[in-house]
Amino acid sequence: MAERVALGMIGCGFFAQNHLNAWQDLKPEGVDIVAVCDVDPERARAAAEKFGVPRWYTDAAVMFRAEQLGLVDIATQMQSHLPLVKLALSHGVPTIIQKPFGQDIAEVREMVAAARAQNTFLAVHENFRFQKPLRRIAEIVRSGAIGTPTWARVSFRTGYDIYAGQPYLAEQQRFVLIDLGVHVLDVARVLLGEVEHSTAELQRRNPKARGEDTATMLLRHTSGAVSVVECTYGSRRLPDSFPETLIEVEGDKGAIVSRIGNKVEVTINGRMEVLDEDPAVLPWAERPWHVAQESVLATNRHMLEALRAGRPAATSAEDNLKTFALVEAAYLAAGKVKPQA
Ligand code: NAD
Ligand code: 89Y
Repeated sequence: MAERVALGMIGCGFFAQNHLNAWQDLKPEGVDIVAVCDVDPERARAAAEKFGVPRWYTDAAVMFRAEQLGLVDIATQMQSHLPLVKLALSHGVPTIIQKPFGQDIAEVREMVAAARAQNTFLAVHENFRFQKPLRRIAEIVRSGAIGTPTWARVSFRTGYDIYAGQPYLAEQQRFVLIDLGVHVLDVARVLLGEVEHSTAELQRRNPKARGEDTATMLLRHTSGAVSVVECTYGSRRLPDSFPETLIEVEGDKGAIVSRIGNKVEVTINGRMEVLDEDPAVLPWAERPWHVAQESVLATNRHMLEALRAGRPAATSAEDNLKTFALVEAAYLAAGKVKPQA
């Protein structure tokens, strides 16, 4: 029987509720939430009461001094990631940090170097690749069933009111690319491998947003494959696919196309089959978020298994640096190439 893991949670806001529910579901697998922390005392207290957590804090430094943590999970907004990750690592505590890993690549590199120097587990809670339909698509691609993948589209297009739950998004100078681009670019790496070069166009279609709310990217992968990777919060199409990522992958023996409702059409050697990859609505989950919520459980379970096995997570700090580099490349490339008539 593996030793139990004493978990501390930092940040008890909007999305952390999913983390806390998922960690609670993992109690039978050996996780105890022993402490929660939020600079807002009401949020910390409420989370402790709701999840039966024995102690709550408003200062992470105090929590690290008082607790013997086996793992810390940080779900605060990106401006606090660097100081909190450095604090956790200085206590030698294995750490999970929500996406976006940092505010820019310099911060991300600093955290990767700190984890390496401390030889401590550091992983990014990048959960899209753990969503049920995306897990299945990646598995089919890896199996070789559609042959060598040569082209893909990874697309997240919505007009869902994300500002209601996450009002801070409208204020971000770096907006959709750092918020959603990290997810869809990560999925492109999972499906087609590392990237040789890329270009991008950014748009701000909603005048109420401070930063770009639409990003369209074109990637050439080292395998020679090409992908179109897109994300927008400014779409007006119906039905709205939120929060699903729609995929198309073409190989030399077949293709995969996903449709709204977590349906996956798989064509192999001229025969098409439709797979229903809609995940269970967990007791604490609700539509339309259930596909994201189930992925939080899958991500947390993966983190726990990797930590216990003494290996890096699939979305380790080192791995996520490669995804983050694609975000920076897109910000740099946007609007740079002019046609020369
Ligand atoms: P939020 O503002 O609702 O919650 C963040 C909480 O952290 C707040 O309660 C705040 O008081 C607390 N906090 C801030 N600094 C702190 C500190 N130094 N110590 C302790 N607590 C602190 O934000 P949110 O919407 O929950 O987003 C949090 C993170 O989750 C963001 O990075 C966001 O991008 C990410 N997120 C991920 C997904 C996903 O699917 N992976 C979805 C939504 C949000
Ligand atoms: O912030 C976004 C994310 O990371 O996943 C979904 C989301 O909450 C809204 O699109």
